[in-house]
Amino acid sequence: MARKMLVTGGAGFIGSNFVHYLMANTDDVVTVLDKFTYAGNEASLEGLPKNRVTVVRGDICDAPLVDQLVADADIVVHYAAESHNDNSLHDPRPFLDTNIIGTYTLLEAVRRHEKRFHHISTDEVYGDLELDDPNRFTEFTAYAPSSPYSSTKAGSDMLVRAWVRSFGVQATLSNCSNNYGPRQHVEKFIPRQITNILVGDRPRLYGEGLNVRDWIHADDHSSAVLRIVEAGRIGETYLIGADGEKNNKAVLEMILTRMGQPADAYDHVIDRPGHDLRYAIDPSKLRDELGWRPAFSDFEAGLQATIDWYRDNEQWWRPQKAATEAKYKQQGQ
Ligand code: NAD
Ligand code: TDX
Repeated sequence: MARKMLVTGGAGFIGSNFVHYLMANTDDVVTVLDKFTYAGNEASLEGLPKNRVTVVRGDICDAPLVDQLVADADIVVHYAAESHNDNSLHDPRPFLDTNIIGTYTLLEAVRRHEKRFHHISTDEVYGDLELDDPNRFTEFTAYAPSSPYSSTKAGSDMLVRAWVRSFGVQATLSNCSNNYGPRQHVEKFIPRQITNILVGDRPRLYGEGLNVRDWIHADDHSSAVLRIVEAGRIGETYLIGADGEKNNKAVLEMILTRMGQPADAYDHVIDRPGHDLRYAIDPSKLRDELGWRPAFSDFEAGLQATIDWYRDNEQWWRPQKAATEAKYKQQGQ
């Protein structure tokens, strides 16, 4: 029997890649629950089999709707969130509503209906590392979130853990590093720079660009989540990463070079307040316990495929580009 998956935030970047991944690699049927905020995009779900994917436009804070959809599912995979740090610094409230109250609303429904739940979270809950720190984040690292975004994700993780312990909810959690790949909103670092170059504008680097992010392809995130959903131990947290540490300046220079521009053809702009210096994931638990391995070991090849995707899919990103840049301009970024 095909499993019935409820995927929240399935019209966003990582959620839509997960739905595509499920279609290609399982017999599952999927219901997407998505509010279609500025970050949700119907075009991200185009071409998927209509007999296997149903899209519901709605809010994860809407308890009666969530109750009905959870009752009908076997497994809930929870991606929906306000996800952009810069937005959280200018208007934190939606982050509290969706990331905290939305997660609480889902937890109460899976508790009532005794459904399996997987919570998608981020490495940002652990704060940041010094550039020369030999340690990476593990499942034992203390929580120390820096931004309104990461603090609400940390809060949502704590809610899930409490619902497991106090109410016996059958949940697992994963905290992943920075994703790249197709269908990522143009507000985020890699798509912003690629599309700036495509429209003839200069890329924008925050500060000196020495901040390090640990890049993983969105498909590798999806394969890890599916592995945890199928074989993870209830109540456990798994860190997802693919040994992809690079500083922003190096990534930007790679993008420029690959797009035929001089490597220094970018502008430095004011830094993000409270900007985390370095994220780095130790994925040993996921590898050793669940045998997971990433498929994308060559970052430059994955980056080239991502550049090609944005070049070939201008109709997907063009409608959001001007408004996104207008917002950044107001912020001096
Ligand atoms: P995204 O902003 O691209 O997509 C979020 C989706 O959630 C959108 O489709 C949006 O419409 C939907 N949504 C927002 N509020 C909603 C609400 N109240 N009800 C229903 N739907 C709502 O985000 P993303 O980058 O795909 O991130 C997805 C998840 O992965 C988030 O939980 C994020 O914290 C986590 N994560 C992201 C990264 C990354 O690198 N982007 C890394 C680790 C973890
Ligand atoms: O124009 C830019 N210039 C720049 O230098 C932008 C948009 C970003 N940056 C820098 C800031 C970060 O150091 O690039 C890095 C990556 O920035 P984002 O794409 O905004 O990602 P980040 O803040 O690292 O958070 C991402 O990874 C963890 C996701 O957006 C989160 O949802 C996830 O939890």
